Amino acid sequence: MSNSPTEYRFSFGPWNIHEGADPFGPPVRESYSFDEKVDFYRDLGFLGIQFHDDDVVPDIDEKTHAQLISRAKSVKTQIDNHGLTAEVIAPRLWESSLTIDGAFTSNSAKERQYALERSKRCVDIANVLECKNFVLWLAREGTYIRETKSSSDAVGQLLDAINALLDYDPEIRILIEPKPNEPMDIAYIPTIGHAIGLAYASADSDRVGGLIESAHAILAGLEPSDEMGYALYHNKLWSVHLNDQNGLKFDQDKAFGSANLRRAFNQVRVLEENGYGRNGEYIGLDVKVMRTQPRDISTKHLLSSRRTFLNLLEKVRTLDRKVEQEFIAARDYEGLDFYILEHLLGK
Ligand code: XUL
Ligand code: MN
Repeated sequence: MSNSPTEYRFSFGPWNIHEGADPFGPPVRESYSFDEKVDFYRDLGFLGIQFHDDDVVPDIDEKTHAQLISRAKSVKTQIDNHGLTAEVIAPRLWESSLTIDGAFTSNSAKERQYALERSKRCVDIANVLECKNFVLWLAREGTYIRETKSSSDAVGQLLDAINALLDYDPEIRILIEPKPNEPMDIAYIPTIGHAIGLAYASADSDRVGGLIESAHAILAGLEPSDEMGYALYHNKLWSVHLNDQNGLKFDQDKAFGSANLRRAFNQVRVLEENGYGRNGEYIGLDVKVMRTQPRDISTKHLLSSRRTFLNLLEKVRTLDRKVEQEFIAARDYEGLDFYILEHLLGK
């Protein structure tokens, strides 16, 4: 590994600029079109786009294969013209009337088949975009009540789907994005440990890894930086969705560091210290702007999350490791605690 500092590249998804609807109220801001969103990226300091299949090809289920490829090609030209890269692409498997009971773990064989076909179409789009990173957020793979499905059969169904996708394309890499709940009461793959278990059980474990979202780890009652460390040890942290979360409630996707700056510091630290980014991994954000934000300034959460990452990176790089080691050697963890706080406060 070279000693020169990593120059991090950042990504976000078009859904991170949004209209402010929540389960209790309608949109409060007029939409920006896809083309307008693409225009924003570079000015905000971002080079990578996180896609869902239907961000690229709207109304994907109504499109023929030829229409799908043709639309994907025009998006590829558009992002090339902006000097942008498709970092990841994910099939949006949770909105169709055919995935109400789950996608790969639906109780209906016909619906499971739909989920696989839709995912293969997403791989076809990935190929046009020259994107090797296929994200699976397993949104509806879980239960509202335990009695409806077999948790053990579900693992086999998920593995069958993963293996079928690995077989469909010899180069695609699958990044599982775990989340413990929402929309389901309880999800089958709640943590990165579960995801990595699936990876090792798959037909080509080198091509199955993970994407860790800070808020999802927090919702599982876990420390995101330790979850990241676990995946990094296995060389399976291939993307992140940095954001923040204030306690155990709905998935908030707050700006990075806005609920707990020290927890954010430790995420930046574990990434930096383990060479994250040196194989082309992006610092992905998955952040939602507050519902109260006026439309013309509804991208500030992206700017500020990126700045917070860079500010914390400076804190990681300027931490005096010798002082830290002295505290550790003396087992003076109270002293170290206060030293870290003062460092973060710029004292
Ligand atoms: C949901 C979530 C998704 C994934 C991409 O909580 O984080 O937006 O990041 O499908
Ligand atoms: Mn996410």
